[in-house]
Amino acid sequence: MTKTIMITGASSGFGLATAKAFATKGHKVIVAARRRERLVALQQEFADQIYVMPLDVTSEAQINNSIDTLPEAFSSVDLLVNNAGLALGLSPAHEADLADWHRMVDTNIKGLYLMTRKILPNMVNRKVGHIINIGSIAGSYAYPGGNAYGATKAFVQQFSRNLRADLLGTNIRVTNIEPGLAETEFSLVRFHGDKDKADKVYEDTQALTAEDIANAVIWAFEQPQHVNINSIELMPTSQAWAALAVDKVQG
Ligand code: NDP
Ligand code: 8X3
Repeated sequence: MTKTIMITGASSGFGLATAKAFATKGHKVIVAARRRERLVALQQEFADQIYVMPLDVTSEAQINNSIDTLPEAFSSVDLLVNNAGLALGLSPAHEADLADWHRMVDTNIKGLYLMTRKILPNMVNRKVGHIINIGSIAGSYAYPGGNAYGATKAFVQQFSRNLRADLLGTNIRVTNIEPGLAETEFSLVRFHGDKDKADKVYEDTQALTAEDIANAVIWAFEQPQHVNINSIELMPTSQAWAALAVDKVQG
C-alpha cells in the first residue's frame, strides 16, 4: 500500500538514500532540505511520486508554512524521518566555536522538535504514524571533540523515548536510529568544506554507507504495526569502542 513519507535532509547522504529507497518501493516522498536544486533532481527521477519542500529546519515559520501548504495528495504523512542534522568542528570544548554550537543546537535539536510538533497532531488525529529520528552513537558514547554534537544526539535519544511515553495509546510509533561512522558529506560539513580532512576520516577503512542507514529506516517502518522498534544502534564492523582514557602524572 502506498504511504506518504516526509524526510528532512533529503538532499544528501542518509536522507537522499532513504528517499530513493522509499520512492523505488512506490511510496510518495516529501523531500525537504535547503538545497532545492538537489531535490528537484530527485523529483526528475521519480516524477509525481516526489514533492519538493525547500526548507530550513531551523525556521519555525518555514516549517509551518511548508506543512500548512502541502498539496492534498501529500498532506497525510505516515512517516516523518527527522534526519536533517550536522556536526560542526572537532575542537575541545574550551576552543570550540560558539557559532558552531548554536547551529548544531538549532538544527539537530530545535529543527527536530519543531518538525515533530508540527506533524504529530495530524498523526494522532488519524491514529496513524511513525516518527523515525536519526540520532547517533555520539549520543551514547563520549569522544574528544564530540562535545555539543554528542549532546544534541543525546537529546534526540531521550526525546524519542519521551515521545513514546506521551504517545502511548495513540498508535503512533517512534524509533531512534543511531549510526556510527558512515561515509556521506557529514565530514565535509564538519570540517567546513576541507575535503582532505574529510576524506581522511574514511581512508583505509570501510564505513557504513547511506544505503545501510536507509535499510535500517525501511526495516523499522515495515515491521508489523504492533511492533515498535525503539532504537537501532549500528556501526561498521571496522569500528568499536576504545579504552577509557586516563591522564597519568608525568614523573
Ligand atoms: P549529509 O551532510 O550528507 O546530509 C545532511 C543533510 O541535512 C543534508 O541533506 C542537508 O541538506 C540537511 N540539513 C542540514 N542542515 C539543514 C537545515 N538547517 N535545514 C534543512 N536541512 C538541513 O550527512 P548525513 O547524511 O551523514 O547526516 C544525516 C544525519 O545523520 C544527521 O542528523 C547526522 O548528524 C546523522 N549521523 C551521521 C553519521 C555519519 O557518520 N555520517 C553518523 C550518525 C548520525 P541541505 O544542506 O541541502 O539543507
Ligand atoms: C556521527 C558519528 O562518531 O562522527 O554521528 O559522531 S560520529
